[in-house]
Amino acid sequence: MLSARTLAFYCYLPFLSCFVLMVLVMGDIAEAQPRGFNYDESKVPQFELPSLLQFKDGRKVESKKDWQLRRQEIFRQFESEVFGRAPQKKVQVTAGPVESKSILGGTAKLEQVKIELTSQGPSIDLLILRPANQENVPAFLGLNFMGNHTVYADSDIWITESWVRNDKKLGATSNRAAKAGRGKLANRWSVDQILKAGYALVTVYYGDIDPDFDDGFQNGLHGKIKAGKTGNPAADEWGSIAAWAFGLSRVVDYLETNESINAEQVFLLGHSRLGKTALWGGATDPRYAGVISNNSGCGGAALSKRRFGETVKRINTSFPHWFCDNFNKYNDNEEDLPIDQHMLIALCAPTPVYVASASEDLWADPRGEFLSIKYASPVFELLTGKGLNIASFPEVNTPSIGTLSYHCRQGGHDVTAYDWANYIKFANQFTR
Ligand code: GTR
Repeated sequence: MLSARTLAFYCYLPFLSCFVLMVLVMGDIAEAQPRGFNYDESKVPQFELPSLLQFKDGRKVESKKDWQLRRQEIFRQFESEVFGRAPQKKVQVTAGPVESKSILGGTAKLEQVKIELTSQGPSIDLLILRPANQENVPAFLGLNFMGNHTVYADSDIWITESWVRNDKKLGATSNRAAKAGRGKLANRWSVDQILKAGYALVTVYYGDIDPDFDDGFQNGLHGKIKAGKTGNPAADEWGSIAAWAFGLSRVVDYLETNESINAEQVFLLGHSRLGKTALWGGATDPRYAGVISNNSGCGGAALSKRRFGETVKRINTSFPHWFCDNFNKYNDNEEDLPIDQHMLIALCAPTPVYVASASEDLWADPRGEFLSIKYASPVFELLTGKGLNIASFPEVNTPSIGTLSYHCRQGGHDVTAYDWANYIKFANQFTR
């Protein structure tokens, strides 16, 4: 016979486990959405967005030609106040031989090539996964976070020798990548879907271009192309995001010489900090066929003046090397920003842009990301006659695909097969 106490314990057990589970899940969410920041729409401050279609002197933008001039004003402000100006030095990329093998029963090729970004390096490894027996295929180009070997499980993929973040799951210790990481982040790259749709995937480890830590700009591209007079970036000169975007442009330089890839149909995609990079890449280089910002948040697609989720002060404090030093002027002072992130999307015009959010990724401010692309739309309409097809924040999992595209996926901060399926539909509009 069970005692009354034991019986009571068994009765409460399901509730108890439910409670423990809730605490664990909440803990996880709390970690993804740090405390002490605003996640409440009713607490978003009143703000006025700087006008896209009005010059600094008050004149209105009325033609495509006017926009080219207005664009220069905005571009300079983003350079000097947010990302920093990249050195104007012309550099010539050089590439080694392409190493190639068949994969997926001969239907695809896995190719690798080393590229020197300048005559002094840094040297980056390019991984190309492409449909076999086809030349001139369109491609998705994306930087990856932990090394090419984590993107796809294949024992021949080179393991980066650059600095990587330590990560137990990937076997990365003492800031070195390890083979234990092979294919471990493949879930973010839907390679099968991409290849079946007739696209190549071209990827590079972002740390090969410039390491993602505050190293006083000594390593990577910053160490090779010294900024300004002192060699250290001045307050308006490039941070790491600008260096990653510069590296991506050099990858396009190389792709222009690679006959397997159609360099006029390269869709630049980035997640999170690399989504910020993709948008700045689209603003600094008109050659992309499309730009995709996945959960890019603060400093990416999200409007800074909303102060929802991550703020300018927080991002500058956690990642002092991402932006230029002038961006610190707007810590706790977003109202003084002469620009906001809708203008970053507008700088990409006429290149088509896709902004994607995730419903639980409040840190990145889904609504602020949507508003940015919505407010950028008039520039695309002026230049191409086409903009965003929706006026209000859509239901989750209801993509709106056009020249400007947006969706808010159910779930957290990530890149999923669902996101990729929509990115492929977006790209198909311009490649078929
Ligand atoms: C977070 C950062 C975000 C986002 C993200 C990422 O810690 O606050 O802005 O960029 O990192 O890149 O994973």
